[in-house]
Amino acid sequence: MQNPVVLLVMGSDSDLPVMEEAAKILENFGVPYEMRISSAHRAPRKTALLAAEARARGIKVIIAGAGMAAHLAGVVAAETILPVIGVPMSGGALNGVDALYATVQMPGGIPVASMAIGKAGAKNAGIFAVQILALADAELAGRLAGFREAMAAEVEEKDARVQKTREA
Ligand code: RP5
Repeated sequence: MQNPVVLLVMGSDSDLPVMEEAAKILENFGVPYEMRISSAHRAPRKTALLAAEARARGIKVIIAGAGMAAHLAGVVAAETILPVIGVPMSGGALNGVDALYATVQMPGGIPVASMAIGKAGAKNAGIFAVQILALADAELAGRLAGFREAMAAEVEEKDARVQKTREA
């Protein structure tokens, strides 16, 4: 994508099915993003460089998803002053609780905005990135308001459907 403003980075291609949820949100809102694979442990220098150079390339928000001892979001946050959103992957022996703790338990000074484990977290990471960008983009803010209204309308439809079945 041309002139990406969100960097979506993940520890492995095995994280892709989850991180696609964030990508889908960014696409729906028309936010240009760049998707990269890099690992805090397997490719530490590449990861550090990617994070350190992001701001100068025009990136405004970074979403980092990783599993197991998920240090990716923290390592990325250490290398940049851009806001970093972390997504802990499910799976592994501890089913994502390991990744959640590794992502959320940052020492004071280097924050990571940790989302929930798995697909819901990835989806919310996308929305949260849009919310940050919308602070300086009225059109994007309008789209966010529309997104909320559509969700509420969906709940109304579901409620009406349930009421109908109960009446029958
Ligand atoms: C982490 O290790 C990745 O983010 C991934 O969630 C996990 C397993 O990676 P693979 O062995 O599937 O490449 O670094």
